Amino acid sequence: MTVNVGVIGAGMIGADHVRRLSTIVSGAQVTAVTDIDADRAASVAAGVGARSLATGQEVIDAADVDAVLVTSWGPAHAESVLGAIAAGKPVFCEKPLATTAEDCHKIIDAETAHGRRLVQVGFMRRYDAGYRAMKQVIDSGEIGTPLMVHCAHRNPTVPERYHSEMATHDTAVHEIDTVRWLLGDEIVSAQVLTPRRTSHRFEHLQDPQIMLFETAEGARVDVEVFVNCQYGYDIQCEAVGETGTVRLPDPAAPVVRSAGRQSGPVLQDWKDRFAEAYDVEIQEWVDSVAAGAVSGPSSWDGYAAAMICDANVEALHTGEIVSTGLKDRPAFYA
Ligand code: NAD
Ligand code: NAI
Ligand code: ISE
Repeated sequence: MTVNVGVIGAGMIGADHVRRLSTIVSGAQVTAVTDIDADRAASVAAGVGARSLATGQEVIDAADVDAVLVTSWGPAHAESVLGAIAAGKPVFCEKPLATTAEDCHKIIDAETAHGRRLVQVGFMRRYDAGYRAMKQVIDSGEIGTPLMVHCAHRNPTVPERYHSEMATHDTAVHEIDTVRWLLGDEIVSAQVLTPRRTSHRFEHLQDPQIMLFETAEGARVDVEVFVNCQYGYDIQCEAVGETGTVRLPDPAAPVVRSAGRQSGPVLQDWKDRFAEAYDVEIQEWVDSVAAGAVSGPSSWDGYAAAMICDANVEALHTGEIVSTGLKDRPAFYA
């Protein structure tokens, strides 16, 4: 079966996923594309022989769309996801699932009322080979009970429109999801420390930030977010257990020895760093749609991430340790 995919949002990652669905992933084709910028939708659709439609609702309703991919900007996600659920169509939504916990909850209610899972959220690190290998080590018990996780998320620069809260909502949200998944544990509180600011930033931005999370089982997690580090896109993660540690491998690259120095490249862009993870993620989504059983990061994971992000932003503004207020995972999302 070929899964016909309709795409809502033809920006940077939307266009990249369209390319991926058309040239890398098997068992899928893009049949319809929309964007509030109609020219952009037309150009991306034409590149793969798809139709460009005027609105997200038209994409959702189209007879030649079996499943929907939402890659518009965050505030537009909830409307498209709710529309797809109302139409009974599987929907892959890039992070964030929605920009408020309240909207995430509406999605959970709609999906639960529908009676089976339709939604997958774009937390692609769960599909990265290095993180998957780390999880296998943790789950095997080889390093004992995990006690601490140290993370760093560094981007070379960010544009002026990136503000201090985005360090949580746009950036650390990946670590928030990854750590919950790696440890199989829930984050119960958040605190943010604000070091001296780098001079390589726009005036309004607090950069870097150090985020401290505590899990229900008592593990401690620190996340350094530094989005103007200048030197590259650098993702680090180390879990420390009672009897050992496990560290995320850096992407494989040749080591060069020359002129008395040993060196290697540092990637510059998230698209390159997680390219293979996106490929695996979208292939597994297409396969699950074809099999009629959507899996992967769920609406509950999107909701949990939103609640933890809200607590973290409050912690940034108040300097306090803030409880995330998360209740138990419903049986529907077990
Ligand atoms: P972008 O701004 O390049 O693209 C967004 C596109 O959506 C634009 O073309 C815009 O015109 C369109 N759009 C906005 N609202 C729309 C609507 N209501 N209907 C149709 N189209 C609409 O942004 P981007 O960098 O591609 O990011 C898109 C999403 O992907 C964001 O949610 C972002 O957080 C997420 N993202 C995730 C990762 C990741 O690593 N998983 C990386 C980058 C972006
Ligand atoms: P972008 O700004 O390049 O693209 C967004 C597109 O959505 C734009 O073309 C815009 O015109 C369109 N758009 C906005 N509102 C719309 C609407 N209501 N209907 C239709 N189209 C609409 O943004 P980018 O970087 O592609 O990010 C898109 C989403 O992907 C974001 O949610 C972002 O967080 C997520 N993302 C995820 C990444 C990941 O690693 N998983 C990486 C980059 C982005
Ligand atoms: C972007 O939206 C992403 O999701 C990237 O993965 C992340 O590294 C970057 O900081 C975000 O802006």
